[in-house]
Amino acid sequence: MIRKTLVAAAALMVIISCSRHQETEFFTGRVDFPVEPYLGVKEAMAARLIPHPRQLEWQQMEMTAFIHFSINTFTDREWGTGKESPELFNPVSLDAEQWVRVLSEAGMKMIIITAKHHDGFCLWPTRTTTHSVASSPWKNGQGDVIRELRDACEKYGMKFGVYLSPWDRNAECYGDSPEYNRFYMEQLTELLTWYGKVDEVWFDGANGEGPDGRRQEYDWQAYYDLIRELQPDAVTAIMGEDVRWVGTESGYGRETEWSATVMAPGGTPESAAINKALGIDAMSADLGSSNLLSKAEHLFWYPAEVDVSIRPGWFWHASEDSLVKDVSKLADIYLSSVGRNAVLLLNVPPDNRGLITDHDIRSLQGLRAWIDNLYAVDLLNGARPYGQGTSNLIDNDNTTTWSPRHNRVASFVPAIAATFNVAMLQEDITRGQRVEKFIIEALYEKMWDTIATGTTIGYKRMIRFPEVKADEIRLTIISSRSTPHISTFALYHAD
Ligand code: FUL
Repeated sequence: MIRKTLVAAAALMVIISCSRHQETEFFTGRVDFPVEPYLGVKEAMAARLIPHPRQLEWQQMEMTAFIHFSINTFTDREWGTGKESPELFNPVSLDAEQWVRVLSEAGMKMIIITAKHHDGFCLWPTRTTTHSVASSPWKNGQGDVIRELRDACEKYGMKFGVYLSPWDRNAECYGDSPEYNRFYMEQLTELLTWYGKVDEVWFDGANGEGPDGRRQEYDWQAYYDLIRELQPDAVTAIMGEDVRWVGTESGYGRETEWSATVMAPGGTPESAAINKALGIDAMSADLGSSNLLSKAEHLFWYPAEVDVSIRPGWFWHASEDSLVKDVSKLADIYLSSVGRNAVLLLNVPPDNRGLITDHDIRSLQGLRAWIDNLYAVDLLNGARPYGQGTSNLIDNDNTTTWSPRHNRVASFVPAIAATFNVAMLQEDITRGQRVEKFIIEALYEKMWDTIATGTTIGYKRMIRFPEVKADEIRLTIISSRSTPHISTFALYHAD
């Protein structure tokens, strides 16, 4: 009884001090909860968990591209065996500038390339193995795909990332854990020191058996430490610590997507133990609700990345040229990834000439035109919230951010009378992710109608609905962890 009273008193003090420091104290990347706090204390702390600057910069890119290109491009396979001859690799018309131009024009802000896929073939002349471009006929063994792509990225102001598969079906030392970890870190070191700035390191989760059946234990912590030392601003993804796999490869993220999540990042045994105790993994439907918060001891800023291929496979196959996703599918994916608080990582695999095909280019151009058209006119056009509750609105920068404190209702009059079918909301995540539930209503011919409801917002939330015309629009934040900070509310018309 005494213990409970003490805990309650301590919790009350934390609540008081939390609210006092509410807008000034933030936790970057991770917050550890005090022992046995009330849920209210945890929620107040969760509201002030913010991204690391490198995670914020990553999130703001919104659209990034994947390039799967390797020996599989020449063998018509998705997973190579590791026994393929490097002689097969000969992309005679390879033009990395074409890749970057096409992807840049599509709106992509970064390109991540498979420097090594599971088959172990290296796209750069590594010193660690002969299983690389150096043993191929391409440019008489003098070529370096990573160098060509890096230079092209530099030229077009594109960020650059590498995928280095931990699973390696060619390396003889795979399965001899310390030996392979050294080998893998040498490969990482080459990629992170020979080519200038690297913005993302993508660690795949696949972990197959070694040649003699032994299982490889990856030294994740050593990999992370090496990256922090060599490329401190690079985000590490998937089995990495900064960017979380959304849990599908379909292009569709969760409608409720918490970047502030109880899921412990990365592949270390410590993280695995935390996630096991909570009964969650990357595919769980719920990774951040208050119900989970009540059980958790830590909360992490670990935002979602949606990886999906523009084709059925990750690698180019001639038979899939006719199966490239069309504009309406890509637009739907955009709304379901970027529009669901995630970064889109769209895979566009070059063919065996070393070029992105016209089929893919057509779809990418269509996507870009659709996006430009979507954002062309904001029907609210910076309209200030007014009416019910405005006395409680706090303008933070007097332009777009507003923070309804008590009465969380704000009304807007569309600047242009036109129909719309997409709403976009953004939270100022530099002050945390807070909104748990919202509703958007429209007044037309003196009748209020609910046009959209949603849960989380985060960096960006977009909702599509049947076309609406309105004299007035009302946004109500129904529940939120602490004062919400809405940085954008916009209405658009999508084709
Ligand atoms: C998966 C891999 O096994 C696929 O081949 C592909 O690289 C995809 C992005 O990740 O885990």
